[in-house]
Amino acid sequence: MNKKDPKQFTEDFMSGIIARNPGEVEFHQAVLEVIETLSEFMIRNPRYNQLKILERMTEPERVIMFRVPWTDDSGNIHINRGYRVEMNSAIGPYKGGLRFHPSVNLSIYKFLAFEQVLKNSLTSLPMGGAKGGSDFDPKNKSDNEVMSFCQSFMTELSRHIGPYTDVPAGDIGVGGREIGYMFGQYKRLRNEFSGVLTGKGIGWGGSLIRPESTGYGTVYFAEEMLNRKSDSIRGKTVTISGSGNVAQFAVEEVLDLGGKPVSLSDSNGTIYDKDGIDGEKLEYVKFLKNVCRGRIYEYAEKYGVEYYENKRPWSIPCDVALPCATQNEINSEEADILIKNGCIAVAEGANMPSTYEAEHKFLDAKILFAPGKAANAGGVAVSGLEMTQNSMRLSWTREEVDKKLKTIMRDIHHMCVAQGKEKDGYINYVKGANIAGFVKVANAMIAQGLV
Ligand code: NDP
Ligand code: 2IT
Repeated sequence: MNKKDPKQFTEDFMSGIIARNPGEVEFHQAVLEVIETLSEFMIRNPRYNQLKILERMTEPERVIMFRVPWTDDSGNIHINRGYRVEMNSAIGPYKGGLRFHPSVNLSIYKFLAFEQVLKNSLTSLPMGGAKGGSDFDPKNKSDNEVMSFCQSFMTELSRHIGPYTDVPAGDIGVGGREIGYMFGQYKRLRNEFSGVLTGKGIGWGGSLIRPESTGYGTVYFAEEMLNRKSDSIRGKTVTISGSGNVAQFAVEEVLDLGGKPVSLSDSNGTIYDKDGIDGEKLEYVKFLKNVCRGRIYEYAEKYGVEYYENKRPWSIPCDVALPCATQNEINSEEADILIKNGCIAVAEGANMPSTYEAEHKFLDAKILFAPGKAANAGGVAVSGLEMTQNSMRLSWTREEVDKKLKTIMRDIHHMCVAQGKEKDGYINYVKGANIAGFVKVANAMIAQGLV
């Protein structure tokens, strides 16, 4: 390996990753982005390489895969597959969400767990990184079927987690309802009431602001980036994708800061509300999605706005774009359109929503671009605060938690600026987040010996 050439360093490292993890394209993508931005730093600091820190960080400490049998309301038996990728515990117990979606596979969980390690490090809270879930599809299932699945899933997962070992939370397809069913089953199996999951209900160990935290945090981060340029969200037209937890609270915070959110989406299509999604319409979205579990086209029918079937929001002109649905939901052509339409900032509420090519388009155009591991870290940060409150057997007020969330997002922004400043003054937030997240984990790994 030519240790002097960052490009060669990246190529050599990636050929090892690809050979060792064949076909895991999302995992390759997440690792490539990190290695590419770290390569110069690695060459300048050869000790990390001598101790094979990157090789260790890209190999999960443990992968658990298991059978999840359950019965539907008609008595039919179903078999799903459960996963937990415990990636890194150098700076704290494993921490990260559970995703229930039919599209998942090991590659997706490994990319999410890998990103989670660096994200959790950026929060400055003591949390390692993990991700898990199942190919179970909660759509069109009764509450009873979801409960039956969650109980079976937790029956196996409970052997591998614990408040000092691994603390899961929600992600796509896992919200308050699912966390409740899983918490109940864990408590029953272990006969203990502990902080084993975050995102719990407010009356039974949850933290105020946890549901809001990812969406709010993403907008706080976008506001920090704009403020640094003497600009702000106020008056800006904002496109948002998704219509779940992260998207809903991103809309709420954009409204709070005086911006105009104009789109939402789901896996069937996009609504474009030229007049803006106001507080009242947002309440309808929350009811539609969280209570009725309906589709976003119903918004278009109710308010008579445009609906683009099977389309994403990125052709809608905007100043700021907040992708809040899923991975690889902005491709290279869509990035071109956003830039051409005058978009000045992209903050990723979702994990890796921009493809590799799209991300490079944003960086090359030198627009403000916040990668998910920095922009959406508010969710896991408030999970960390929920763990603290559980340990102290106290609950902080909404204002206290929100203040801490704002401070954490501001600090992450500072770290990215400090590590990501390029010669021409442009802030490469991808590089900044990767270096800042990496150093703390790497130093902890070195201190703890070859484990
Ligand atoms: P939800 O399940 O609440 O909402 C997901 C939204 O994204 C839905 O509107 C869903 O539409 C849409 N979506 C999901 N998969 C796809 C797909 N393959 N194609 C198109 N649309 C899709 O999840 P969250 O809001 O919690 O998560 C959204 C993103 O934010 C994810 O990337 C997640 O990893 C990330 N994230 C979440 C955090 C949290 O605290 N919840 C923290 C940090 C990041 P449909 O209903 O049609 O499936
Ligand atoms: O991607 C994420 O950071 C999450 N889904 C939240 C994880 C958590 O433990 O709160």
